[in-house]
Amino acid sequence: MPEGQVRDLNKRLFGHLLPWGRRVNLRDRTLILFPAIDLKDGQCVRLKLGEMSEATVFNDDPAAQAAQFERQGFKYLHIVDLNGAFAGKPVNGAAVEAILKAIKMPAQLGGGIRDLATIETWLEKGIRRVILGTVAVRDPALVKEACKRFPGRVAVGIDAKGGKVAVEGWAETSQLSAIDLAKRFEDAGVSAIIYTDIDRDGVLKGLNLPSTVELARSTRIPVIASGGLASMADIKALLKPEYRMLEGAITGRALYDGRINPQEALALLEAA
Ligand code: AMZ
Repeated sequence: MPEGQVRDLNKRLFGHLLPWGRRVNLRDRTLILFPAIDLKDGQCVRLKLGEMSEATVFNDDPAAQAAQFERQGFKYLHIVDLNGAFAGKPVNGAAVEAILKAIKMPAQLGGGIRDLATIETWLEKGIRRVILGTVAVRDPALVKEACKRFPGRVAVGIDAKGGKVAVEGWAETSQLSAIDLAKRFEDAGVSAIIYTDIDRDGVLKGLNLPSTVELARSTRIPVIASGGLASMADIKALLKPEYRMLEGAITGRALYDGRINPQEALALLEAA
């Protein structure tokens, strides 16, 4: 049997026991709670179900908001350029750069990143990893090329509505299932999949952990849960053994609303 196949078989059979098994590593690691900054017209907003007309402005100074998250103890920031996701190119670049100047923690950025030049520009400007959504559906070869050029610095955003992947600011739904899309990138070097349940995003319905875990079980790529995180109960649920394979979760509205207390949430995850 060729060496690669033996390694693959070993991983499948003993992945939960051996040091290279992702599940072992992830279970041992502190889950990452990513505070979200979604940018619309230079302001820090939350949408409901991805609708631009349903925006609540939470801060008109995204850099100050990012610095506050860092002071609260968060370790990794999640940024979305919402106008960019609709336009297919960066729109809130100035706000993103202001955020980068205001924080030391790493940040991931998605929304309108659709070509290698834009990926390279953001990585050079200090974004730790880019999140590719629409282009992962339209041009998977570009995602694979980006992973080769920028190892560890490319994540894929899979946003699903009724199980099907949505693109272009969620204005369009494809025929592709989240799991089929994830499978395209197995072994491509994607550092994480951020899985958003659109029907829960911004409406505090609770994370869709069963679907997120189903996706996580279908791939070796670490998966981050997003959409609907509503309370400390969601954070506690992440710690249940059946969900511990996830890399972390994104929190938006619940954090801005004060339903999540940052210190309490981070302490709970660190103690686990
Ligand atoms: O809320 C929305 N309508 C929305 C949103 N939050 N539309 C896209 N996005 C995010 C995705 C992903 O992080 O969750 O934008 C990023 C994908 O952008 P693009 O341009 O690569 O499809």
